[in-house]
Amino acid sequence: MERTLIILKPDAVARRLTGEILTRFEKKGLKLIAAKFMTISKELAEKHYDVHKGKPFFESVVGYLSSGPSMVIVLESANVISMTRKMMGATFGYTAEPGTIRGDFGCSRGYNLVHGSDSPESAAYEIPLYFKPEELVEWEFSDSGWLYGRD
Ligand code: IDP
Ligand code: MG
Repeated sequence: MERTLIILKPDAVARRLTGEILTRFEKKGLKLIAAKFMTISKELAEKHYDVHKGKPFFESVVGYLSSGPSMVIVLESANVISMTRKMMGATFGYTAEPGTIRGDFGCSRGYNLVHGSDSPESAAYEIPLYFKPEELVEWEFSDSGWLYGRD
C-alpha cells in the first residue's frame, strides 16, 4: 500500500483551513495513519527541502515551512501519491485549477497551503523525517469494500 507525507503548511493552520483540507482527503477515502501538530524547525525544513538546495527560493521556502505550526500527516491508499498531487493542484495558487486545494483556497505564489510527496522515493525520504515507524498506525476501514472494491 502506498503512503505519502502531507503537510498542511503554516498558512493553512493560520488561516484555519486544516479541517477543510483534511475533510477533502477523508471524503476521498484516503486513510489517515499518522498526524502531528508541530512547528517544523529550520533544520528540519532544510532537510525536507534538501532537493531544492541551491535554488533561488530555497531560503524563502525553508523560512515559510518553519514560520509557525503545521499539521503533518501520513495518508495511505493505492495510488495515494498521484491522487493527492492532483487534489493539491499546481504549485502556485494563482495557476492551480479551481476544484483543487491550492486552486480553491489561495492566490499567492509563496504561500500554497499544502505539501505532498511527489514520488514513492520522496515519500520514503520524507515520512521518517517526521515519524518513527511505530507512529504509523495500521488499521482497516470497515467499509473498504465499498471504497476500493470492484477493482
Ligand atoms: P510542490 O510543492 O508543488 O511539489 P516544488 O517545486 O517542489 O513544488 O517546490 C516546493 C515548494 O517551494 C513549493 O510548494 C512552494 O512553497 C515553494 N516554491 C517553489 N517555487 C517557488 C518560487 O518560485 N517562489 C516561491 N516559492 C516557491
Ligand atoms: Mg515538491
